[in-house]
Amino acid sequence: MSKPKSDARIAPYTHAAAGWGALKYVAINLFKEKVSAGNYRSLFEQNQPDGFDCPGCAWPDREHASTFEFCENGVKAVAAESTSKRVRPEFFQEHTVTELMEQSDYDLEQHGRLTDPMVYDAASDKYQAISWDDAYALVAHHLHALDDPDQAAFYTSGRASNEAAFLYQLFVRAYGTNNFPDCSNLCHEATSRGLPETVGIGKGTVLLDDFEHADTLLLFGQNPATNHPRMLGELREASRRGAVIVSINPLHERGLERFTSPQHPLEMLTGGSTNICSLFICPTLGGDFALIKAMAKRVVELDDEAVAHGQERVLDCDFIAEHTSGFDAFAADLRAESWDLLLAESGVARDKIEELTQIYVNGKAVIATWGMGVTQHKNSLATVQILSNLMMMRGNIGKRGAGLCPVRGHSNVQGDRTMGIEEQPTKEFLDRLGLVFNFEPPRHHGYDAVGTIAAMLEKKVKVFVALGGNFSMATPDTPRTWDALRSCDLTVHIATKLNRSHLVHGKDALILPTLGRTEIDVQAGVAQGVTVEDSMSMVHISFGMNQPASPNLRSEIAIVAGMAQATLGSEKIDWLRYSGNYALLRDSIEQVFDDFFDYNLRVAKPGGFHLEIASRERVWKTASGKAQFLVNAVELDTPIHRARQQYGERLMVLMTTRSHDQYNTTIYAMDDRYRGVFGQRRVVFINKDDLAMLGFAAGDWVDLIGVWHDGIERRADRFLLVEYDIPRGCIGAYYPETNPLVPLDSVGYGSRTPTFKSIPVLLAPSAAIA
Ligand SMILES: Nc1nc2c(c(=O)[nH]1)N[C@H]1C(S)=C(S)[C@@H](COP(=O)(O)OP(=O)(O)OC[C@H]3O[C@@H](n4cnc5c(=O)[nH]c(N)nc54)[C@H](O)[C@@H]3O)O[C@H]1N2
Ligand SMILES: Nc1nc2c(c(=O)[nH]1)N[C@H]1C(S)=C(S)[C@@H](COP(=O)(O)OP(=O)(O)OC[C@H]3O[C@@H](n4cnc5c(=O)[nH]c(N)nc54)[C@H](O)[C@@H]3O)O[C@H]1N2
Ligand SMILES: [Mo]
Repeated sequence: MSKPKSDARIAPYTHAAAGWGALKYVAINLFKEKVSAGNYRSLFEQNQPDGFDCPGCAWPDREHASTFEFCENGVKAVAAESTSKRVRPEFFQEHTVTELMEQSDYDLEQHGRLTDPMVYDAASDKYQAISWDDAYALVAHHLHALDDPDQAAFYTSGRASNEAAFLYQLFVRAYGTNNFPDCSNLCHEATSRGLPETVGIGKGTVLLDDFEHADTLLLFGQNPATNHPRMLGELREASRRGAVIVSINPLHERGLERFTSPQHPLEMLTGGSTNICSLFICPTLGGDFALIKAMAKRVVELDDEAVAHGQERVLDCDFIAEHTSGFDAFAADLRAESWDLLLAESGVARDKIEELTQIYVNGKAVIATWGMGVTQHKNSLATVQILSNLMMMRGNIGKRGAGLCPVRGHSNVQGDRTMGIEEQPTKEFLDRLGLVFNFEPPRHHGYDAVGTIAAMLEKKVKVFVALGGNFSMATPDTPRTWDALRSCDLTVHIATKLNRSHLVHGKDALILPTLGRTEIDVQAGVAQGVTVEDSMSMVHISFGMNQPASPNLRSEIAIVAGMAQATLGSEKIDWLRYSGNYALLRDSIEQVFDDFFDYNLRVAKPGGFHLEIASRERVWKTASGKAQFLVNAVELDTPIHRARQQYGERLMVLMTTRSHDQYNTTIYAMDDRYRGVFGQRRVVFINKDDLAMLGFAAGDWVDLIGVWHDGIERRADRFLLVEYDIPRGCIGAYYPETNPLVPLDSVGYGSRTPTFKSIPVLLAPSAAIA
């Protein structure tokens, strides 16, 4: 193992977020990616009415934005796709797969864009060029060879457009399975499964307009300065209007303190900045459920006091009476709940909880946002539900300036689910799909992401197809996941860039290179657009503008159609007709989903259209027909609690998170500047008292050792200890280096999302570095 590069250093960040620092990093990035002059223009056309949707995050565009919305990480995402570097067939001739496995994930992606379809040749241990038709035929051959369509699984990462996702699910269901593992299973599943039970639909209720009218914003478990930088623009405006913004996060994220907006020249020139969060509440990892329950309990207490003093009620009694069900049981449970338990489990002091609750009840229009800090825990589904219940207590759903705002990750992850990328499809959807396309879709539910890996290990899944993403690195229990993938008969990756998943392959393996969203997609002589749905349910069209990275690239839609045609023929569904004209696909989508009426017409308008969200209109599609209060207890018998009983305070709970210079498994560079980490990624953030308690000092090297009940050794070696402002007993490190520590069966209740933010581990002095 090599020592970190000499430019590695730890230096706390003292500036405002974005500002000149962001511009500097953009310049470095463009230089590194060797973005050709012709492609520079595309950097300024993202999220413009006639441009393409940024392949970065799912934060919505400002409608009719007239100026370029500068976003450092959006530019990095576009630059990564617009790079002039190429991975051609000759590249694979020069390297065996075994050799490529020695390269870092960073190096793999840095080789540039894939140019031609490739097939694995076991004799030479190399990928070799293959024609598109032969590639499709190989897929068909393997799919036909299976005893049962359920022996194949079809992964989707959230960059796929609505059209690609729809065609993909149609192909897979016509083939005969609902095995749709997707990145959502690893991400916001607790939101998508939790909200329907409380408010009737698994999506957020706010629009950008609401940010202009909110007086209070509570940000739970989210790091927007890095992951949704354009959101800082909204927060800046809110703050300047006097809205109160609170971050609820074990880490005091520096990027949420102050923001220098690149959109505002004066702020840039004068070195000015806007304060964003006025309060930072730092719960223990996974403590949000107890914290929010404590807030809800406090609201009831405040309401009782108001009643006793004849003052205005704190609860929104009209909303509760007219729109909700289950409040009495909910309130009774809150009254009975022990403060001591809530304080211990949240890790937040009572006066802080009271201060936070006071801010909440002072708000006339409150938005609650949340990200992975909420959804990647054991109890995340209950946390999402109690958060929506807290908001319901004061009618903060379905009114201007207020609402639920889950902040999605991938730019079209929400749209992919809308289009039927769903391993648990509803009967209504399948009925409709079968009716429109005249076939009988499979009815039983399929495997999700974790279920797919487990099924591969049991030899129940033998063919794995991925529409984008990096399944081998984004998933838990890395060595076992790799065993699982290697046991497959065929692995297929539709991808833009080389990544680890292409190297951890089945007996047969294909890499199918595709156009990215920034590229011009011409079919039958006509430039095609694709549509996406952002985090706020706005659907809009996106046209690429760069020349394709290679003449031999195909669009995702064309590749899906090619696989479908080779596997199923065109008797029932004319796949190639769709790939020749995406408008026809949208016509068919409209036939399956009522709320996509006049699809082609409505996406032709600048800004697109908003999908109606019933809960936003205070229409509740729940079993009771009302917004539902749910009673959930603080979970005290979790793997973390059990491990702590066994190991006492030596047991650390690890969260895995993103650095500023990465996009999921794609590493752009080695810095995380807002957290003061430079030139390296193998670091562990730890509280100073835990350092002392464990007998370590900052700068020591440690190995992380997983604690789980199945006897399998899980470890990640050689991490630098960095003293950090993080609650005791909690540590933080980056993903995906730490994924080997996440047990496959450590998943959230009801969401089955891996508990990427609460992994029980022990620290040991590193054997790797003396
Ligand atoms: N540049 C860039 N943009 C991205 C991505 C990227 O990798 N890079 N990824 C995209 C994707 S797919 C997603 S899902 C989003 C992810 O965006 P985020 O949701 O911001 O994801 P993370 O960076 O994993 O973690 C978010 C925060 O959760 C906090 N946290 C951890 N555990 C807890 C907890 O128990 N409670 C609370 N309250 N907070 C906690 C962490 O300290 C961290 O600040 O971003 C999307 N956008
Ligand atoms: N430990 C830990 N693990 C995590 C998380 C965590 O916080 N901690 N977060 C989880 C989350 S929230 C998510 S969403 C997943 C992400 O999981 P994935 O979505 O599977 O992973 P990405 O890293 O986003 O995928 C990157 C690859 O996608 C391909 N790609 C890029 N653009 C395109 C395109 O336009 N089309 C196609 N076909 N391919 C393209 C490129 O080849 C690139 O290498 O990871 C999860 N894993
Ligand atoms: Mo995500």
